[in-house]
Amino acid sequence: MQVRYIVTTEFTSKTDSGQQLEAYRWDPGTIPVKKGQPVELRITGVNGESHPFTIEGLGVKATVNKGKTTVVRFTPKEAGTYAIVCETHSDPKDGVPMVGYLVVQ
Ligand SMILES: [Cu+2]
Repeated sequence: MQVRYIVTTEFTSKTDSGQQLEAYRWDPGTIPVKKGQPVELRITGVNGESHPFTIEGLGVKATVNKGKTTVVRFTPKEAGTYAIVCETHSDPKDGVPMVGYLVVQ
């Protein structure tokens, strides 16, 4: 089992003119794994109330909530780069999309 630990984080900052800047992130944002072997992602919610997400192309769908750890398991069959997309924080007009990458080698 390839266990990978991830947290939800948030960068915040203010511009000189007082504009608030915010970006949610998966940390680490790039997760390398080997194909054909089971993967377990343990994702803990630190910043943000709720992050419903999908891993596109792998059929993985779950939600990470603040203060809880969400565990998902799957076995990637094909090498490639798969986007981990938060559905709440991925509209580009709201700022930087909350996207990470699972790299299957
Ligand atoms: Cu999110």
